[in-house]
Amino acid sequence: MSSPEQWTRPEPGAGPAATAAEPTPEQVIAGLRATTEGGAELTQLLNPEGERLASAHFDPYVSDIDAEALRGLYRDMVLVRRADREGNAMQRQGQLGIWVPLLGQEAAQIGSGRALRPTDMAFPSYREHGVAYTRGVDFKELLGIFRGTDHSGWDFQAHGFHPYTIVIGNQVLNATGYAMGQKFEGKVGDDDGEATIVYFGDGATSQGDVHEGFVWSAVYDAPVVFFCQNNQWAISEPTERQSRLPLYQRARGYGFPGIRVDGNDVLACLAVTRWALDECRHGNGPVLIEAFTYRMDAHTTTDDPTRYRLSDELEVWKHKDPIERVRVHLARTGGADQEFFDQVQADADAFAADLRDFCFNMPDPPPERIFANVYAEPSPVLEAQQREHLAYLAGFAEGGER
Ligand SMILES: Cc1ncc(C[n+]2csc(CCOP(=O)(O)OP(=O)(O)O)c2C)c(N)n1
Repeated sequence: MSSPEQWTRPEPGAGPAATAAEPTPEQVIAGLRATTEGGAELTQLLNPEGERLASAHFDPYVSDIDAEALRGLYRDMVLVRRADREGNAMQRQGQLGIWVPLLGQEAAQIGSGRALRPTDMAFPSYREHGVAYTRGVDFKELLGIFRGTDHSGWDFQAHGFHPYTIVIGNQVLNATGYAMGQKFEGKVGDDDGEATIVYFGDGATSQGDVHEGFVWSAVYDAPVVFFCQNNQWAISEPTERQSRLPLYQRARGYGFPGIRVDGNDVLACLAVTRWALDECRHGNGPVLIEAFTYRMDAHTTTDDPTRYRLSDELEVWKHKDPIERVRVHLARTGGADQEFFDQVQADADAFAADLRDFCFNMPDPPPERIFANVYAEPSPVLEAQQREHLAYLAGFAEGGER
């Protein structure tokens, strides 16, 4: 029979004095916090100083990434960051109702997004503008969502990129179901197999939906990569309020592999995600990836992070900038010259200017667009709703009072 001592969790600091081998509760919590290091378990191929680190396991997954390919990843990140900054600015100027910044998470999103194949399916939350870009979704399509005039109306099958999901963790269930479908339809089992990836944050790991997704995908060996961007904060809640152990270790409890990657290292994110997708393609999924990163800006433009976190944390993370380390590496190894960097900056400015121009003149989408891409087959109920809605709107055109 169990005794109370066996199942009662001791108060932090209570119990026998800790020995050198046994960390104090404060040390355990400090280790979990680990916002500046990420721990020895961090998979890294390009460190913050721009040095390439060898990895017997992961190097083969990026053997094709020569200087030209790395320049491409650099360009992706610079463009996406520049567009993100423009999104913030346009919200401040009243053109968007809200913006959700990705600043600091470019490597996690570009690295993982570029690991996907066209036949794979990605399920985002609301911050994955970088992944959207890698899936060929026009950045302009994102603006309507944050202006409040449109929803994620792109053809998600054509892009392999599902609509944005604001309900925290919900997309994990959608992705799990989709991946189970890939399994049942025999689309996994060899190099050409399909896979699913789902994006969520550290805070989402506390949601029941994520737990359920983990359970179902584990027992069905569903080909899904759970890509958790641990940006250290769920609005004002730090990671240590979400978990008592590093998030990637949770996978073990469900019976599938978990790995922590440096989320600010685009090369490592690419390699680790390719590996995880490969596992899924061959029927060995699921896999949990914890991309250890940092949200360098506010949660959204409606948030003020100075209310709950100290600026020295941000200063530390600035030294781990995902773009800067690639720039340093390319410059040091002769992989790119100043002309290239200037050209990328000019391209990014032009990209942002185009977005800005579009946003200031953004047409409202056609009203029937909200009914598009809901079901695979025509739905009489939805069609009736569409007719009713269009007739309602037509009443305004006739000058009728509603
Ligand atoms: C079910 C649900 N509960 C609460 C919210 C409000 N909410 C929006 S974002 C957020 C924090 C999410 O943090 P995290 O999962 O770490 O993702 P991040 O925003 O840091 O990328 C919360 C609680 C929500 N959108 N949905």
